[in-house]
Amino acid sequence: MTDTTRRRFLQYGAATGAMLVIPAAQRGVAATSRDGRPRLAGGGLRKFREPLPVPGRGIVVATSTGINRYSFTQREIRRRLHPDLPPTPVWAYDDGSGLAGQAGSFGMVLLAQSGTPLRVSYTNLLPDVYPGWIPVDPRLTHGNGRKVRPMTHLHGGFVAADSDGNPVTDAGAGYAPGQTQHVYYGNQLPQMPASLRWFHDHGMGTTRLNVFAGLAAGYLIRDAYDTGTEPNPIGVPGNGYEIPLVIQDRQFRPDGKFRYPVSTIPGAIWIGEYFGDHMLVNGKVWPYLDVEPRMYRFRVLNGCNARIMSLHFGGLPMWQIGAEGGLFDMPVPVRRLVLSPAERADILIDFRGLDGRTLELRNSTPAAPVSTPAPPLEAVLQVRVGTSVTRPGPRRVPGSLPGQRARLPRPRKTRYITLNEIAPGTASWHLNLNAVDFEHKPVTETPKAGTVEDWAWVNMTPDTHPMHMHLVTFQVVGRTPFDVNAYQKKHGGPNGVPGGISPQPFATGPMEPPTPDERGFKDTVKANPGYFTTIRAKFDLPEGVTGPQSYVHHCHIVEHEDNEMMRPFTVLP
Ligand SMILES: [Cu+2]
Repeated sequence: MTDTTRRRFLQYGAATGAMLVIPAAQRGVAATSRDGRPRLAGGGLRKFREPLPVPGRGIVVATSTGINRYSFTQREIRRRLHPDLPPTPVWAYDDGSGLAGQAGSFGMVLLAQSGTPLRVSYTNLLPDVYPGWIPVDPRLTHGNGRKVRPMTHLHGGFVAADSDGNPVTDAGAGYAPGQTQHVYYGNQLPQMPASLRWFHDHGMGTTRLNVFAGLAAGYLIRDAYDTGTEPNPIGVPGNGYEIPLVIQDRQFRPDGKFRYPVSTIPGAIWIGEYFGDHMLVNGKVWPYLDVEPRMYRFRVLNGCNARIMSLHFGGLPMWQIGAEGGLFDMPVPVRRLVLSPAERADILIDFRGLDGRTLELRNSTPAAPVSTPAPPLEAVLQVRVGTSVTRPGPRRVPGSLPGQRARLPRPRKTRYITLNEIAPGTASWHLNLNAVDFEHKPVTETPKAGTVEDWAWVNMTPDTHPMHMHLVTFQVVGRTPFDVNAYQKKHGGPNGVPGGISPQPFATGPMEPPTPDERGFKDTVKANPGYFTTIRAKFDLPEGVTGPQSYVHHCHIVEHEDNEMMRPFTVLP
């Protein structure tokens, strides 16, 4: 076995051993085979039994606790994720409105307005120590041991460091039971236009576990154009015709709890990637959605820990109108959405002429050069097209949009950040950036406030890594293939190739331009193996905030982020 196949075997070994066994009593009709044992055919729970939760019906729209003020508690709730499952313990952001039974795993959305600041608090009411169903690896928790110490990050937030919820701030070790994290989200323009952001836990060495347990919610920003109602100045569907699709894969235990496997490597608990064998959409297992034969807008977010998805409606045309940073300047046609964890796509789909048809949103293995060890998981969501239309809505895709094509001025500097994988298949298996671990000093990435820089993530591992930066949204400049072996041979050491060394002399072809769906500003980009992926960002700070301000950039495969594939950066005055 090569290193790679061995590593993949170990990952699969952990994941595919995890067949769901639903007790016969909970399986309803035809629950047992003729010999009386539970039937285990092909992957557990029945598909398309319950409607997709939407805001107001299954997804809580957060209730404010004062003018522009929200107060959440983080606590364990029980949520029924499928009719054949007992209620699942889920960690949730609870807005105090009494609807928290719906709130974990994206059962909550906060509606923000561009330009209107919010004060938000998060009070930790979780257990002090991790329960048995969440296998913490105390080697990775930087002194927190098995203690639960959450910290909420606004993903895509343009905020001061002390409101960012990142591990290099004073509160980086997280919040003890009863403690409250207070943050200020300015929602300032132009950095925070109408767009889908999200907030999720960012606990030190425990992000993968806290997000897996359910600590993730939507943060939907509106403005005078993108009102969410219909009609609107953009000419896109609104009201009940705009639908979030937040997709997460999960494994289940027979008692209804989420299952997270532990490593088969002696001395390790951490696994390289978590892959589920059931798909949750908006917090329900394999739901269905009734639509009318008219145009719809979907806000798609890959909320998986590690799975990169290639989503399609069996060839049905889609128009992408925006990404993580907001709307594009014009729609682009797409047939598939290739989304890595944390990436978002804002899309239009026209169901006219499909009256009475049943469609499926399906996931397939992404095409090269994207590379992922995920075992296949195809079914996502069933869409049932009705035969009558309540409101006709927009009849055509708009020709232009009030958003942006990402185009920044020439950079002041280019930084090379290396992506290394060390000792796979052993107890010391980890990933790193720049051949150093997360806490290594000094901080080498120190852009000056207000300046434009190019960053190139140089991927020497066999897999795609979704690289995410806090504070900024960025332009994808392009991806350049290079000779990984030659670069490593010349510059590599025991912990990989250090940062700051250009792989350009090892390029094996010209830079490939961004894909059409990378037209706008993004906060997460697929760094594919064998390529260096260049992005361009302007390192502004929010109004009234002066440097130094420290943030992090990291892989958004949260298993990787938790095991050293993360580094700080500091914006200097
Ligand atoms: Cu990664």
